[in-house]
Amino acid sequence: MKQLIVVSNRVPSPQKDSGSQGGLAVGVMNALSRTDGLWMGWNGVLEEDAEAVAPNAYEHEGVRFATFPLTEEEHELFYVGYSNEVLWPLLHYRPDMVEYSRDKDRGYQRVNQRFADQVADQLEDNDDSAIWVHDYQLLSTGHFLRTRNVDCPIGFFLHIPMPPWETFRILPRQERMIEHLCAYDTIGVQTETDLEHLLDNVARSGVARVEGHTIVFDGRRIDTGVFPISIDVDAAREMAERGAHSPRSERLKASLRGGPLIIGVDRLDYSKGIYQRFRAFEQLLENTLSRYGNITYLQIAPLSRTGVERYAALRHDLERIAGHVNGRFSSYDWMPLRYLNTGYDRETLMGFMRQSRVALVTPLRDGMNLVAKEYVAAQDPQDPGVLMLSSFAGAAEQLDGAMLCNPFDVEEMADMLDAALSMSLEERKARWQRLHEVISTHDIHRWGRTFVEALNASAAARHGE
Ligand code: GDG
Repeated sequence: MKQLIVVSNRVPSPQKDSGSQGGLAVGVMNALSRTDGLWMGWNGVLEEDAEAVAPNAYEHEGVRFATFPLTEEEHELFYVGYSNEVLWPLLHYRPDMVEYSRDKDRGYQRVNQRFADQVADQLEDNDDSAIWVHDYQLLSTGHFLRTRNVDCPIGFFLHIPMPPWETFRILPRQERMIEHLCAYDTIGVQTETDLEHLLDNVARSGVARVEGHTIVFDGRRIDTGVFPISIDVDAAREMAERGAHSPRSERLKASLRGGPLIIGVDRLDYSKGIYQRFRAFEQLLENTLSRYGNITYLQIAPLSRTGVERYAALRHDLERIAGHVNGRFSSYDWMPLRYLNTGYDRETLMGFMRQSRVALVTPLRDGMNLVAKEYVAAQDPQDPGVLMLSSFAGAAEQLDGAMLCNPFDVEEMADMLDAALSMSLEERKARWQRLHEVISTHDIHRWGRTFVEALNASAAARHGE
């Protein structure tokens, strides 16, 4: 393979390290920097004549980029509308939040076609390239690449969950979506559960046949597999070690006045379970106030998808409950809940994680959740903190050693938080060692390598090699 082209909705901005970039950026950049990679996608800019604008090419950290703008209408229908008001809630098991319209559907298809056109135009050598398309915004891009006669290996990785059929079939025109998925050579998902659902959805849709882990469509075979995304463990540990001694970390430590720190780090998103977590913290304070003294819970929650109404509503709810908890429990010199919409650079973030006795990673549903893995990598092996993890995060299928909780059960979360805060050093170390073993053997390099190998293998099989 001469070149690997990665296609995703957003590409990371070289100037920014703010948290708004999300997990995909962190993972893909690590994978691409080890290949002759080209990353294509939307540059985050809205322009009236976007369709006439040629992609902007540049290089950053050894990776080539080609990015292009969208029009305001494309953004509204494709990104806000179909991607984030239809697919995101549905694939996170929230059909009640789906707001479908045909306009959004058409907008999604049009923009997926435009992404495919941009990639097809960049292809240097069709025979010797491979294309790796990312995530729910671009499910149909492979299909449109094929209609442009692109014959090279094309893989797709879904970063978010795949729900079971009774949920998936709520998606209007779900057969077309499955047909479009069948344009790829390889489809990767985060967990065994997602794979089980994907194969069942394909079979039940009647669009294609399923043979083991292979989808058979129109004489073509599409391989599927589980590729749990991960992190660069060494880089995260080094950042945590440096970050823990930064002036910000020192100030944070001093401000705790000897009390334990609980941390949460999430994009502000309803799938992350932040509201339930705030309620669990309130319950913990009610149950244990005099026992722990000054507990502090630091929730870092940079704003995301501010154009989507549900996110504005969630923000409002969080502001209300954060004010309620602090109003109820703060004293003149202590505020238990520090709720921030500011993003921090990664070193600061990792340093904060290293100082925290407990991490609350309690999504209601999550593809994987990289924060869980980052927290483990950031710990001091001699005095590690405790990871409290939702059993509905993809990471829960891998992270043996975490305290698994049900984020819908606020009282259980409060009890578990109490147990985490009083856990012996011996148990903390034993749990951490199990967790660390998993993330060290299943890191980001393995994720990128195994997916690209699987893609090449499926494509070779297709060409009868
Ligand atoms: C999607 C799926 C899947 C957060 N705040 C700041 C900051 N972050 C970083 C975290 C982490 C990333 O953003 C978030 O990744 P997650 O995996 O937790 O979640 P999503 O953004 O929803 O990602 C998810 C992922 O894709 C990868 O496949 O795991 O399930 O939903 O790396 O540390 N980074 C900085 N400042 C912040 O304030 N620098």
